[in-house]
Formats: sequence, structure tokens, C-alpha cells
Amino acid sequence: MNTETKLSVPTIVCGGCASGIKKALDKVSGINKVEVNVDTKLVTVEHTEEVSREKLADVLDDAGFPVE
Ligand SMILES: [Cu+2]
Repeated sequence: MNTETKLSVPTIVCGGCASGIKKALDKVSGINKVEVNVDTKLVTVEHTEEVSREKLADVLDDAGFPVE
């Protein structure tokens, strides 16, 4: 089963941020799709139910993009 989680990341300002976020989340197993919207500063992640919102927030935090 796939779940979708949206995370608000205020520090996203450009495409470089977007690819940094995608790169960081790519390393996490159970993630199927990552969309980063630079305008709305929203990260949309499609993932299995084993991946928690906390896990996603931790990964983004470690990559330098704290979740609001
Ligand atoms: Cu950037």
C-alpha cells in the first residue's frame, strides 16, 4: 500500500534545494516517488506504510532542510 505525505519545508528556494532533497530521500527504502515544489515549498512523498512522517522529517532535517 502506498501512502502520500506532504511536508512543508520553508528553506526550499531553488532547483538545487529540490535535487538535494530528492537525493537524500532516494536513499531511504520504501519511498516510491518524491515531488518538490519550489513555489509552494512543499515536498510530496509517496511511500510504503513502513515509512513514517517522522522518518521523512528526520532525513530532511539531516540534509539541512528542516520540516516546518
Ligand atoms: Cu536551493
